[in-house]
Parts: sequence; structure tokens; C-alpha cells
Amino acid sequence: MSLKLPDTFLWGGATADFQFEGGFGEGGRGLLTRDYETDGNVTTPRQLTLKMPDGSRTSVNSSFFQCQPFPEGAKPCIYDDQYYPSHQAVDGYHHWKEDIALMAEMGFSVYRFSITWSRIFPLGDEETPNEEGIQFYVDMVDELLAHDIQPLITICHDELPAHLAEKHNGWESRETIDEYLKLCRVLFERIGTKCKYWLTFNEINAIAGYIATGSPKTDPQTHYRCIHHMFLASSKAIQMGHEMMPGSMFGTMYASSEVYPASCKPDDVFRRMQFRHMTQFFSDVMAQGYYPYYAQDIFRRLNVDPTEFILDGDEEILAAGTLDYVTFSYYRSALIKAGDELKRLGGSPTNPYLETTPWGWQIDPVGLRYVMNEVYDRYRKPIFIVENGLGAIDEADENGYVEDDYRIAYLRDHLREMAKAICIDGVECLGYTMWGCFDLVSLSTGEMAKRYGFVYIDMDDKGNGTLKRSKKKSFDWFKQVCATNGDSLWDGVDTDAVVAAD
Ligand code: BGP
Repeated sequence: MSLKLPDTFLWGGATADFQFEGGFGEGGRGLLTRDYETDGNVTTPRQLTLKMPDGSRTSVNSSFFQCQPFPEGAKPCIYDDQYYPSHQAVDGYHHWKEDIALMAEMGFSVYRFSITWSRIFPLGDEETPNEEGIQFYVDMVDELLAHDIQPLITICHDELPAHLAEKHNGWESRETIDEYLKLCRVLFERIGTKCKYWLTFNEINAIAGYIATGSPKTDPQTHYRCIHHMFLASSKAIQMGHEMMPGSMFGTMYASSEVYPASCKPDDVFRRMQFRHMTQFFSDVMAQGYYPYYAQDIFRRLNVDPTEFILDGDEEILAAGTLDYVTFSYYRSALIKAGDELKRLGGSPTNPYLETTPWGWQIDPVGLRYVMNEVYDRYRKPIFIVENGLGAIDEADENGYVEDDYRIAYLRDHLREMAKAICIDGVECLGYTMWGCFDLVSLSTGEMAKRYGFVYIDMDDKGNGTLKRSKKKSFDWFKQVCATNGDSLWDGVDTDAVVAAD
């Protein structure tokens, strides 16, 4: 037994459009629900105002950019004196060629990115797509393939066109399913034959509120109604994808950080199982094609009546479009004890055996191996780790160089545990995409200070900076990992002894 990974293993990184791409108001891009968010907080939807070059203000709604091009001279990030991170993000829209060249230099074989829905359908309900928006992704995919990098595409990453939120309350309505499928059809037609790996949604178990669901209501009944419609949309997209692109593989992504019972007290252990069910509920429905037995307990506790949204014929749809592979994000682990809320990770006692990041996330490489086994054991479908990484404060020198040994240590320890899960435990894992391979805007805090990348981007929390890309120390380290298919993770280590001691 060795710790050699399969030759087919894919190495790469991941980003999401609203955190990375920017290009607000360009190329016909319409308004996203995400565009109302200021530094991690949602402003009241539909009251965005744009500061014009002459100092006057104009109200912006979802159809504003369909009627006119982006006003010349307007600053793309300053609206009503607020900073809206999604508008510029880190300007991948203007740097994508240079960024892909850096990915190729690192030796990526896969790059996960998400589609800005409103770049393709600016309002979401048009009959014909925006050609300039499609071309942006066609060109990007071609560039990736020219560098032997496989695209892994998240169709929808926690957002939707603002117009669909206004018109249908987003995923509350079944009409949004049809609009989503229209987006999928265009993507499958135009880039489908070139792309094998797809994710229908990002972290479907963690989405919350208006931005991701498009509904202004956040009560559990509405939330699970939205989720059910997303389940249906995903199943239908998978069926369509399989028909249009034989050999394509579909997943949906789950936030799957690990949670342990705070003690061996049976009540704590049972609470951990209930907490786990809250996440497994999502992967069970989508990987297995039916609602799990314990859904009745979740619905009872949340006072949700599923008969209001699960209609005749839905069960057949769910069964006909199950996932081909199961993907998740993994960052940390947390503890739970009897009586804790079932909603939020990390509210419980801290784990005395683990270090934490500056943002209080507990660093737990073994937890990754645990989750990999847990997920593979449950579904016996290949898995793919599509997010993992360390959000840290980086101090760059005048050349943008960061000596990020702490990041290298975090990734090395997690990747070693990943290798053990694959080589020792026998988990079938297709690949690994490190989250935020280029520094980007944080999802939870809207900060730029929380950096994940192998590549430093010169930008601060308010969008100021040259946007220049520079390689950190971890860039060369990961290049070695890719070039040796993971062997360099074990430099100086007796791997036979590691296996024997396991
Ligand atoms: C996941 C999201 C990503 C990403 C990541 C890190 O939940 O899918 O979009 O941002 O978490 O989180 P944060 O940016 O809050 O550090």
C-alpha cells in the first residue's frame, strides 16, 4: 500500500462570480440579487442608487442596464456612498486571460468557476440570451482547454437575476425552475460538449434569505418551498444535461464541515446526529432521489408543511435526476451538545484539540478524511472536494510577495488526510479545487482582508488597489504538488511508516 494518488486525479482551484468576476454593468450583464449587498450586509432590495459622473443620482432597478449602457465615467463601485463588493469583485472580467495563464503555470488540471446568470439572461426571463455574455464564457472555456485545464462549472452560486426576485419572488415560484432550465440549455448547447463536470447549485444546504432564494420571506415554510423547487430544477437540469451531453457528470455542492459531539454523553451524540441530518437531508434527496425518512422530524421541528409544495409528479422528477458525483466544501469542524440550536455551525464550545483561524474557524485536517469517508460510505458515488482552504491575513511585501507558510501548512495537512482517505480507506475522489485560488472577496464578511489565494491581488476592503496579481510562496508549493500528483506532500516522510501507523 502506498500513498500515491491515481493518475487521473484533478488538481486546481475554485472561485465564484460575485466574489471574483465583477464586470458590473458591462457586456450587457443584468442586475443580480447579490448586487444589493454592501460589505456582507444586504441593503433593502430595489433601492440601489447610482452616483452619476455629474454627481446626480439615478435609481437603479433590474431593468436599468437593459435600457442603456453603463454610464460613462460612473465609478462602478460607489453607489449611494456605499461599497458593493460584487460589482468589481477582483475584476476577473478584465484579467481572465492573465489569470488562466497563472493557473496553467501552477499546473492546474481543473478550474471551478460559476456563471453569472444575469450575464446570459440579464433579466432572467428573456426569450433570447445575451450573446456577449455567452461569448465571455465560451472564450474562457476555450482558453482553459487550450491550457489543458478542465472547467468545473457551478451553474448557480447563491444568487439569481434581481428581476426574477421581483417578478416571482425567486425560487418561491415554479416559474423560476423554467428560467433556470433555459439558462442550463444555453450553457449545455454552447459549452456543454467541452465541459464534463457540472454543479447545479452551490452550498444548497447553507443558502439563506433574499440573495440566494430571491424571496423576501425567510420563514422555514418559504425556505423549504424554495429548496424543493431548487431540487426539482437540479433534477431536471441533470436529465437534460445527460441527454444533451452524454458522459457529462453532475453534482450539487454541500457545505460539509464536520461536527462532533461535545462529549460522549449520549444526548450530545444524538444531537450531533440530528445536526448532521440537517445537512444530509440535502445530499440525500439529490443523490438518492427521494426525501429521507427523518425529513418528517425536520419539518415537524420547523413547523413546515411539505404537502403545500411537494406536488403530484415531483417524486418521479426527483428520482429521475440524481447526482453522478457528490461534492462538498470543507473548511473546519465544530462541536455540538444537547440543547444547541440545529441551525448554525460553531456556536458551541470550542474544541480544545484544535487551533483556530483569525476568523474563529477550527482547523481540523482529520475532519476532512472523516467527511470524505462519511459521504462516500453513504452514497457510494465518486466525490470531489470542491472547496477547502485557509482564510488568513496576508502581509505582502512591495512586490506583492507573501510568505504564507501557514497556508502551506494548512493545505499540506488537509491534502495528506485526503490522500489517506483515498489510498488507505479506499474513497473514490475525483479531484480537489482549493477555494479562492486567487484572493477574492469573502462571502461571509465581504472583506478582502480574508485572503485564501496562491495569488495575491492588490485590493483592499473597499475595492481600492491596482488589482495586480502576484505569486505568493504557496504558488510554487502548489505547483510542486500538481507536478508530482501529490507526492511532494510527503517529502521527507516515510510513507510506509505512515500507512503502518494508521
Ligand atoms: C463557501 C462559499 C464560497 C466561499 C467560502 C469561504 O461557503 O461557497 O463562496 O466564500 O465559503 O467563505 P468566506 O468567503 O466567508 O470565508
